[in-house]
Amino acid sequence: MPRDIHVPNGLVLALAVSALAISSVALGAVMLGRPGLGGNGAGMMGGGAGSIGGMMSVGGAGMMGGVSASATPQPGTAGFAPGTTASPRAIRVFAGPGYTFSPSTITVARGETVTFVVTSMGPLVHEFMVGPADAVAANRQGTPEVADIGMMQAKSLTYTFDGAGPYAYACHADGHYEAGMRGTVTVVG
Ligand SMILES: [Cu+2]
Repeated sequence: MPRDIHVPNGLVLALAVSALAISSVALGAVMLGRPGLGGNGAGMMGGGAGSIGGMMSVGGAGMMGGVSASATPQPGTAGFAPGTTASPRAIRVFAGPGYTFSPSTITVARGETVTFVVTSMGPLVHEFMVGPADAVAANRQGTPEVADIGMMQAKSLTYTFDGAGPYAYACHADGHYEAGMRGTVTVVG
């Protein structure tokens, strides 16, 4: 009887220890991987941005997933209701942390009007420009844009996608576009 108890206990302990070792290795890999994947920021800043980014993408995906799954069919799917000038479709975009937009790709229906609600998620001040991809890439004067989006501030920009594209969005605050702060809009229908 004592031996029966002792042996499983030892096994359980050994399993627990190895499970702990495995999970610390996995955690270590994730923590090491984050700053590398992020590409910008180094050391502690990179780690910080990584963990905020993780939370954010969960929140963002959750929200979008909830919206698309429960109520709102997406462009190109049955039952999709495109935004109109009278009633634009709202799309939330997170600027940052770091030099990223989330999401980095957006799908719209041809001809629809979208109101982008852009929130800056970090201490960097961002801009949001949307329009034809070549104009956005060139930061061309007259391309629709909202600027000076401070931390946790949200600004809106309404745009009608009346062509076949390609369309894009970008932040042209100093150095941000070069660091990769841009996204693409795919037009369907
Ligand atoms: Cu920016």
